Amino acid sequence: MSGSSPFDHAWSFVGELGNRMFDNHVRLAVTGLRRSGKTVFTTTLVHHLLRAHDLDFLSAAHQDRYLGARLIPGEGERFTFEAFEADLMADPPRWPEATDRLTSLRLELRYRATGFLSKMVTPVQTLVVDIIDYPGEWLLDLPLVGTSYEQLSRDSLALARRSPRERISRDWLDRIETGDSSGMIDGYRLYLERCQHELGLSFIQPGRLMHGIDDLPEGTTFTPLPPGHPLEAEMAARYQRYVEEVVKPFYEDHFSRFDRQIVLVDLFSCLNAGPDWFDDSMTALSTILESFAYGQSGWIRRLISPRIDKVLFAASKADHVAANQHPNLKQLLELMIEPASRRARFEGIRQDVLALTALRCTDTVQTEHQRQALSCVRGRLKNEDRETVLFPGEIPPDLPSEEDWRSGRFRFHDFAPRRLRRRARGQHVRLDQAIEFLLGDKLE
Ligand SMILES: Nc1nc2c(ncn2[C@@H]2O[C@H](COP(=O)(O)OP(=O)(O)OP(=O)(O)O)[C@@H](O)[C@H]2O)c(=O)[nH]1
Ligand SMILES: [Mg+2]
Repeated sequence: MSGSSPFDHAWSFVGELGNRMFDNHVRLAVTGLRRSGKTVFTTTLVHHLLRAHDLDFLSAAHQDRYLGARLIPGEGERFTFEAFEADLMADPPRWPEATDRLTSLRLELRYRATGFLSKMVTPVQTLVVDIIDYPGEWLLDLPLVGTSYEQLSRDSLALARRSPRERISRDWLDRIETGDSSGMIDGYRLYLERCQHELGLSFIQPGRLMHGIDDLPEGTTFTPLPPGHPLEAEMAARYQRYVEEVVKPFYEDHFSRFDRQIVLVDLFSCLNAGPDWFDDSMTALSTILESFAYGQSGWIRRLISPRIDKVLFAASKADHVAANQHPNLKQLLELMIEPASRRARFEGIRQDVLALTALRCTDTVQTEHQRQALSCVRGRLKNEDRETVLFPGEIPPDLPSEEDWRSGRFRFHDFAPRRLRRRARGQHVRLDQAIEFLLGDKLE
């Protein structure tokens, strides 16, 4: 500190207090496609923050400055943390039900600051954190803001007539020919639902017609139609309302207020599903990333002034494979998001990628097979009642090759939850590193 004058001290004091006054509220958004692990992540994140427990990689905890947290009343529909936590702590524990709407939770974190003067003035600081869980599918709708109804119809119909969607689009396409307005809309929704549930696809636009439809305002559901169809004008008007009353308000009312974002990606289901599905997930991911590439999309800037300055991409459920596979898991996710993330980085958003486990349900164990050491996992498979040791397979360090797909080597299993306990350590993997990236600087 050589050369620092009393004036410097006073100046940094003023700056520090200013920051404390205006910078003590962070909105941390948690998203990811369906079943990517948002609810479990949010639950164990809050569980560990509340108890200030097992967070060694969080600097404030490591330096003994993080004191804990409490839940305080927040805004909007609440994330029912208590119920989700109780399910994971029950005997036997239960995974949460699927969720399809935006919910949030407000926490007040207590910590001791690092700054010399603020330590003297207010020894214990508070940081208010809103954690917002919302379906990643909603981000797939951003490009619709710049897409005309004619264009959307052209693209959607062309996609529906190609493999693999052609297998299930017949009923909807028939209804367009012969049905009435509500029959067509229902047919379209059913088709989208089957794209997701039967074909296991991720890139499903419009995302909000799938997730959170119960909350949609009157007259905002629609179906794409071929040009010249008698109901074209009606559907085009409905589509416009969908964009104006559903898509834009999400960006204006919610997205524009997020400060930090974590995007969870379940690479295991992408790999299990096969090459076409893997490509489809990559398209979905890069579309999601467009929401963070502010300058590129242009639309976002015109619509709102976004403030997200850090995004973390996390390969979730890393406990599906042995610990020695985690570096590959991280690398594969990096490769999947690389093209789009280059643009987002350009916009000045800090990014990081990691492989994490919100609730560890397996242990890595070494076994021997034909005199070769094999890294296996021990855990209880979903719907089985005993623990087994199995070789879960390996994660390729690169985008999968033809040979990888041909060999049918990706068959990852889902596990039953292990009971979340109050004082046990090692129930997560790198959850603390995620918190350090997302909130660490706010706890200084
Ligand atoms: N082994 C393991 N499985 C996990 C973990 N997190 C989530 N899962 C599995 O992933 C499933 C989905 O997790 P959720 O947290 O409900 O996922 P979500 O993104 O909230 O899903 P939706 O609400 O349907 O969008 C769970 O039922 C578990 O099978 C984890 O940390 N470890
Ligand atoms: Mg959920």
